[in-house]
Amino acid sequence: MPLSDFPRFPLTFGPSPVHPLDRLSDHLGGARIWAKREDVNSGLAFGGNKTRKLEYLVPDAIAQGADTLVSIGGYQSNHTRQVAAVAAKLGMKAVLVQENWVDWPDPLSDRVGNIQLSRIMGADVRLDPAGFGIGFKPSWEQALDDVRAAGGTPYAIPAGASDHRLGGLGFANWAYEVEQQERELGVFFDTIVVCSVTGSTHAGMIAGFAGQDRPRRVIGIDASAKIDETRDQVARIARRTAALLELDRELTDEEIVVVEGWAGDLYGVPVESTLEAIRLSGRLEGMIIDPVYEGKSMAGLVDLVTSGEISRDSTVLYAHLGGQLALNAYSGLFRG
Ligand code: 5PA
Repeated sequence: MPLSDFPRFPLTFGPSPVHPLDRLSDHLGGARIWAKREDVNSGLAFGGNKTRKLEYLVPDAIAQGADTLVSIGGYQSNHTRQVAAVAAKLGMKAVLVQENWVDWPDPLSDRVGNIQLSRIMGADVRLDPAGFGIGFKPSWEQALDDVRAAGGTPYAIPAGASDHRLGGLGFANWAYEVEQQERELGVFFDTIVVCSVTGSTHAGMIAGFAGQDRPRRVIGIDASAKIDETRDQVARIARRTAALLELDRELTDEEIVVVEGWAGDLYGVPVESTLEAIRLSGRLEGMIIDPVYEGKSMAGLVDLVTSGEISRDSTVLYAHLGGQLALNAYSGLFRG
């Protein structure tokens, strides 16, 4: 059925802002670059890409009579922080499994930034020593069982709200929103650059844009350093979402573009290009991006534009998906 027929619980301020990054564009000397800002999309604990996805999961949680949202991520998960905020807003509880996803030596990583906010908002935060992985984890299943055993009704939200029937809808909606904003602004973004890890942000965009008349490139930049898993997950969720929206054709492999080269060797560990991209957007645009996700996708954008892979006559939309709070857990960076 069409997206407009799926129930949506508004959690955002409305369409997220779109604006040009003129100084960055001039500096790179290639394509014109704009940003669409999910980092300022909501008043719920700084918002971000998951807040949009959750707009489509919340009606399902309410319909099922859930009283507890159960989810999972790293210590500095932006996703679980957004789940905590949404639970607070709905008057529900949140149980959050927070795993040790990142091999980065900051003694405060389980105390500051995202995790601190989740605790402030009353979530039941459970630290778990398991490492990075976007699949279903036993600790998450255990948390769901615990809620049931205590007489509660859990609603299961997988990592990044991605591998869920409705996980792609939030960013399919983003694609329609872009089309509307293009009409208002009189521009056309022929290329979209987006960070990809659990996959439904990128996948939702692909499914949403596939239903539009004018084709464009949606380039996913892998930030998980596990490119095969990211590709599989994006392809699966894009196809599932396209089917859910009853797209009248199959998605082609060419529409599903996830590229590697900027994640470094490990999820959550910035490399030199990440730090350089963070400095560039900070110094040229006053736009803050993080070392786990957006710093890596921005590094990709910078290289793709400077190498001409994204051509000079392109108009590019960079999806800023949020995530700045994690900078608190990288206190050793940018000191000199
Ligand atoms: C995240 C994800 P997807 O997971 O939908 O591919 O989005 C990647 C992404 N940018 C990009 C930011 C700021 C993100 O937070 N974060 C996860 C989290 O637990 O926070 C799901 C991994």
